[in-house]
Amino acid sequence: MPEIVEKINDVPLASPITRKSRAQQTNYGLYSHICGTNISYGNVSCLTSSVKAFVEESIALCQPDQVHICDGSDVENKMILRIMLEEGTIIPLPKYENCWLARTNPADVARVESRTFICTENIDETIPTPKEGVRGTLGNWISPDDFQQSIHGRFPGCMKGRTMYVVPFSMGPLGSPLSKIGIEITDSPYVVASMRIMARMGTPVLDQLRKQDEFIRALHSVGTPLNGILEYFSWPCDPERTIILHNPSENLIVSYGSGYGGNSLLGKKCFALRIGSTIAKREGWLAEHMLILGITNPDGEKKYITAAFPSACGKTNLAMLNPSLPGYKVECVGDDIAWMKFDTEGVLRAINPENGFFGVAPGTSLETNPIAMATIFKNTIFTNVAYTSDGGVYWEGMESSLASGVQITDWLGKPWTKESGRLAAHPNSRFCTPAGQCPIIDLHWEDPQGVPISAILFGGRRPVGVPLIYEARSWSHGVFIGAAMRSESTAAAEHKGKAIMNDPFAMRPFFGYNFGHYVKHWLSMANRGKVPKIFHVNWFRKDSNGKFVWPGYGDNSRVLEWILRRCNEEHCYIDVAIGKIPAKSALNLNNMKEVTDYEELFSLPKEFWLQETAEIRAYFESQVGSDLPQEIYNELSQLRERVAQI
Ligand code: OXD
Ligand code: MN
Repeated sequence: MPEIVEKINDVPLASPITRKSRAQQTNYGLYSHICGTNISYGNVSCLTSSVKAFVEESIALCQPDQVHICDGSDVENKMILRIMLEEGTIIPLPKYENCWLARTNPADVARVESRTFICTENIDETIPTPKEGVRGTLGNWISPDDFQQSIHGRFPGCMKGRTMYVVPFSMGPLGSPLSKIGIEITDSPYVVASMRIMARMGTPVLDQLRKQDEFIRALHSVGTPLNGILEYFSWPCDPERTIILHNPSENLIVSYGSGYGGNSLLGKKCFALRIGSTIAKREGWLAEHMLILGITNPDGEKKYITAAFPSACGKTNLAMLNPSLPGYKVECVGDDIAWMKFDTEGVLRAINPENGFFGVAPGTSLETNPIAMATIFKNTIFTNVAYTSDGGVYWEGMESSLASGVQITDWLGKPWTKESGRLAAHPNSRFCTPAGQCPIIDLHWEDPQGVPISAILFGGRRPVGVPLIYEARSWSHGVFIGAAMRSESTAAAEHKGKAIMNDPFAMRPFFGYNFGHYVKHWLSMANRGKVPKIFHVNWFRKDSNGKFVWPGYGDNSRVLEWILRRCNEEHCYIDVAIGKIPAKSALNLNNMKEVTDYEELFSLPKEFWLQETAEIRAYFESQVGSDLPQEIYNELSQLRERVAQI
């Protein structure tokens, strides 16, 4: 038996069939009941009356066999791991310390944007009205009646024979004025173990709730397939009927049918972004799909930057940058989500509401992100990566760290070699790892006040036409740049191919309310405090041979250096049609391994930009229409005029 399994063996456990009697066997339960249902673990007296009411309603609806109230302890975690091991949901990875591999049903591998809905009384609270005959792409609305019907068509009795876990969690450091609490109810042990990594979870959260009885309700079930046959017993799910519902006015999230990532770890996309953005609008702050990093220059001056890139476009890599510029240091606050609010001095401060990284594995390597590689090989749950005969993991990009003679099993459980002609790891395979383990985690990453933000970056994968970096001319121009963001699609959701898609603010799949109103809210931030400078970056420009013109990764520190200088108002730029770009001598290209051509990085092909502005206009007019503030249309017209002069 691998040592790793022995280590969790000290926790007694009943087999799945006799699991009902776990409480008696383990003495962890209090032998009490809630709604006539046995509590197998945890203490009902810890629940505030409103949490208890939510649990009771959920029991009545889902009819679980037993209830487990999570305390977040180590003992509990071992129990959950044992359950997953017994059910075949995870396998141990003895090469590392406390690491596990989950392999999902191949029909449940990514966020399902087409089944993700926001419920409001009126449709225009949720989505802008597209032009007649055009299909809206800025979110999906569901009426209150259909919301109820969707729940009642799926949830009654869906947890029969299963354990219902009650997961108290905090997004953001416990007790921070910027943090918010949620209660996720789920029937998935994988969700419990992952939420323990991704959020602050357990008894301390219940203690905090007694001081502030206010929380987001989040109900999740992997579902019961209608035909009753679980082809993949180890990963129950109901892909045919998957649905992810949000009701902002009730602070309620309901998710059914998927056990995967953003569909099931409800603190992340559902709470921190979709519901979060609606709360942020009400309360006057921003909930954004952004990494947060701190960068210190050789003089010891430190600034914090946030950056919004679409899913799987390198946020984790930038957040953990290993600068190639001597004397620079980057520290990581977060890699996916930022909650930002002005403090009483008018300084915009950000917290990372998460507690872990749920990063895309393929492409992560000692060459591309050595810091991530130094983070993820302990206390980590990997999902849908390949595994090796020496008890480790493997994915595309890890070729150079593969020991010879090692055999590989792909994410589907089949033997794999480089000649197999298929991917070893699913392109959206992930690591779920505690943020605190990151060797460059910022000293202030859990500061309840947040860190002060000096610059906001937007960016995406743009193979043609878009320069390495440009700075917005003003706040409203910057908001326009965010609204006009476009990027090649990636594997993080169900989209196929490499089409250039509009992904405004990298939030297209995550808006909790009408995008036009969201832009208005962004514009209004300028009246609330000192707004940071806004930049657009593109690491992915290619030359006519299809080769990247910028090496990226550690060399992105050269771009950050210029940003820092601009934050100090240095005159190191030139004005061009689309904004400010580094003056030729201002971007530090010294000692680069590859020769890099300034012209190739910064040329502005007139034809491209004429077409780009026309496409942005077509997008705004067909998708957002009159919901988009006039200020943004004005910015577009001014850009078009400047481009005409190129
Ligand atoms: C993510 C995503 O999982 O953006 O972070 O899809
Ligand atoms: Mn993301």
